[in-house]
Amino acid sequence: MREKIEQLRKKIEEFRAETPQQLEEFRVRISGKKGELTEIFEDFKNVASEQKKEFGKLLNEIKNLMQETLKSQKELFDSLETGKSIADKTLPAFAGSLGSRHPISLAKNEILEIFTRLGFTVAEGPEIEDDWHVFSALNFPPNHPARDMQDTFFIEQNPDILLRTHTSSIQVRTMERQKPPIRVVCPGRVFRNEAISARAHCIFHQVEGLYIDKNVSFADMKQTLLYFAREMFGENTEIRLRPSFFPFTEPSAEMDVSCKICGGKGCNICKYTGWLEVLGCGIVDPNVLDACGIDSREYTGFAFGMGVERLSMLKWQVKDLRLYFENDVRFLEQFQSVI
Ligand code: 2NL
Repeated sequence: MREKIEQLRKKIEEFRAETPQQLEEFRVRISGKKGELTEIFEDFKNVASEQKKEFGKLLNEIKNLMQETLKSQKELFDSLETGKSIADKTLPAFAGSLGSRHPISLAKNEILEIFTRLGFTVAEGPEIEDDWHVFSALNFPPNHPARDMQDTFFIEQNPDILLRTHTSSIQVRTMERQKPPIRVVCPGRVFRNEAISARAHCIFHQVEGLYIDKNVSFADMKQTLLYFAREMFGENTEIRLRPSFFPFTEPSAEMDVSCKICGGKGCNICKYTGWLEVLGCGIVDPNVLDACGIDSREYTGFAFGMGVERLSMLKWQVKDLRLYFENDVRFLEQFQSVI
């Protein structure tokens, strides 16, 4: 009897119905009127009374096992039928968590998109540059502080080779290669020998732009940059230009946009001025055009440059630059909705 019970237990444990019919046949074969389990229950009547307790327990176990088996396999078939399956192998697995774009990329892409809508093309260039493309062609005097070891990373073996400190070198290469009209925006990483703080890093990102043609004016620059500011920061944005100085432009200006947090009334983001500085710009110095093989008597142009980290911080009110380099997912995940 013990052996019969164990054999039956094994049979039930191993049984897998492939169809509801098979399950029903199995039920009849085991617990039907003449089923194997029913027969063992019949035999139980003849078991000696001192063994009844032990066999009774075994039989109860196997009866429960049978009931469980029938129930669970029936549930499986029922669920397949109604479609809300627990075993539907065609259902997708757990959704993998989606990444998000880095807020520097988001800002850079948006800047480039705005200018490409105006007919600018995008150009890139090398991060390791030579003195000509970073300084000399851009009208930097020989003793300009930017050429100092303190400010620029030079390659030790050769002081002519350095890490670019601005992406203007891409525009220089474009002018050397291409005849006007030129409309180009140049994104990229730039390098400056600076201490890392909440506001500065030795590696950061720039987008610069250049427009050269006959009769390009300061007014063209103003209108282009106003369009950019309104696309980037909202249609009610105002701009103002303050006089400034760069070696490669004359006249030069810095552009502020009206603070969109307070609408110009003054808040701690704009330090109660109502304005935020976003970029530098100017009319390309004739010396630069001539150095790059473009006749400055025939052509004029404007150029501008902006820090992508700074624009990204202004757009999403990020207070500390270091967040951009720490790769803390709690920060990065917040940009999931921005695309
Ligand atoms: C700033 C200022 C500026 C330019 C960049 C430029 C490039 C060429 C010729 C003339 Cl090839 N100018 N670029 C002009 C004015 C300002 O950047 O503060 N950038 C973060």
